[in-house]
Amino acid sequence: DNSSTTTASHVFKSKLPDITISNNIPLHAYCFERLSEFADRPCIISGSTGKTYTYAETHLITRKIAAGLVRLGVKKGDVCMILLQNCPEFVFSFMAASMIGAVATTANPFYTAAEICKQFTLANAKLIITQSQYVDKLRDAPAAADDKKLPKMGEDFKVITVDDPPEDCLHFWSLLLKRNKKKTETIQDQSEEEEDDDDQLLDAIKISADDPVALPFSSGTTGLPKGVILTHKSLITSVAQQVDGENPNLHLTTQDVFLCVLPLFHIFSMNSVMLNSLRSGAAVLLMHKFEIGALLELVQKHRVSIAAVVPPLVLALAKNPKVAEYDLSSIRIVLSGAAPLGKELQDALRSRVPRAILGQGYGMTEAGPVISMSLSFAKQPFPPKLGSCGCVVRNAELKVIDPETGSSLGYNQPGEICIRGSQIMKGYLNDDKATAGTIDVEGWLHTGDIGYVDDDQEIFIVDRVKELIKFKGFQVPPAELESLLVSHPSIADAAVVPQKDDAAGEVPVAFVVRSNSGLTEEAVKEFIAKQVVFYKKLHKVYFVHAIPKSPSGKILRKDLRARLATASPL
Ligand code: 4UV
Repeated sequence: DNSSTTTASHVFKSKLPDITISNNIPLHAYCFERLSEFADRPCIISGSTGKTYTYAETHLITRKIAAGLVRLGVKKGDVCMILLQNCPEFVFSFMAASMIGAVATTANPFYTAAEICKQFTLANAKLIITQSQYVDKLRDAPAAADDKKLPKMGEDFKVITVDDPPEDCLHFWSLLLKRNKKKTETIQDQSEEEEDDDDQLLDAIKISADDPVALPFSSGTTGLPKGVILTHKSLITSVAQQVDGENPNLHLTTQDVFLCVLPLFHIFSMNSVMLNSLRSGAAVLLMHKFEIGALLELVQKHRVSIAAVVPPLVLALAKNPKVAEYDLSSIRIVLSGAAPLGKELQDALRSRVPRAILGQGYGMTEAGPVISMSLSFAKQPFPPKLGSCGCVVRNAELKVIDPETGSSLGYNQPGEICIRGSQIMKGYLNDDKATAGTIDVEGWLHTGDIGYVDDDQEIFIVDRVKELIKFKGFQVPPAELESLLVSHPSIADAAVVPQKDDAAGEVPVAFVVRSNSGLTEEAVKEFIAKQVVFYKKLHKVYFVHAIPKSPSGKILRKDLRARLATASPL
């Protein structure tokens, strides 16, 4: 009987046996390893245009784009920013970056100029692949942050658009042109390479499994957004943990159509939809934005078999009357992640898609990202359990520690979840201190999530002790909003914490110490709203005399969260 053991170092493993993972090759080689088996199967389907790319086409285009990037002067180790809504070019760009040993930093195209600029600068990106509608923001970007040394569009960095390029920008598809007869100063001295064909160009690039391939940004357990270094090895390991082996944890086949409506710039969709599908030969059905009518239409039309969702989308599917008008019987798996899924909601959706298995994945950008996933999605499935986030992925170790003492806990005892394995990040970009604060000397990554493992090895998340706020699964880093708030001349101090919300899960609210009594709640909200993407907007501002802090000066967020739970937070 395990239920009451508290061993000194209790380590939890998957119920599935470990497997051999070929994580010593580059990510694109791994994803396209079985290309010949499904070359003619659909790989990418654009929901809006209906255009389909087979695996062979996807691979070929990716190689050509990769070679085009090399000709443009992109070198191994260079960072390319992908600032796109879901579209085929996202997939081509991401995989092309992998092929040339470059690193893709993905960002939300709805970000403000300042937010884009910050990530671009921190990532030291050389190139942005985007849509023409966002280019004006990029022109604004250098002015948006008051740092004189910021890069200038067209001079210090190149902008590629997937549609008609505005001035100073290049067309994405022009990268396919073999030779760039008209040499401009943005194209570096490549004359000899121009003679070579794509194969020679690409084969010359030697990529090691420990090289970075993706650089998503996350604020982690504390502070501002940081670049999360994910190597070829980390992402391959994570994908393999999900879809490889004789009995994969997430069983995907070439007959599957995977709905990709969650944004690919977020790790959940990038990893568990795009990379998992490529590896397994499933088709990825891309939607550039969420709209319930269009989604239902596409599910029915393309016979979607798997959907990755976040809880607010589950809510829409469970409650929207339109759902009843469509045939959703093709759906066999609904994978929810990125935020807690309430049991009532899970039950409500079950009645709408009775033939589908409904379960959760639990991940964190820094963890590579998947920590656990429901084994009800396995080839030989285990029964699903309501409210569970599944079992820790195979080839990994999980422990639950007492947040106070650090000692590991046994079954059914809630504590901080820690994960170890080859899939976790290499570290934060240029931030050893933050890395050391997240991955300990034994290699355990501390998630800042509170959960427990039950007698069936199933993981239940019950709380979050880190600062992070999640609005519909999107990250809202309190430190970012706090630093904006205190930059206001009439604000002396501020703290931002999550407030529970039915529709969004959580929303950010602020406690503000004002130095000028004329400052109104509306003015504070407005001040923030114009500087941040929509989901970081403040939903409420409470004016207080002081922000509660520990002797060391840390904001006592638990106190503020507790105050919010009462009828009058003041
Ligand atoms: O860093 P991040 O934005 O990363 C994510 C990644 C999620 C997933 C989920 C399933 C997958 O298959 C996958 O590939 C990626 O959300 O935010 C990390 C934090 O989000 C909360 C938790 O606090 C993490 O530390 N979170 C993520 N998934 C869940 C969750 C969940 N299922 N239940 C509760 N909280």
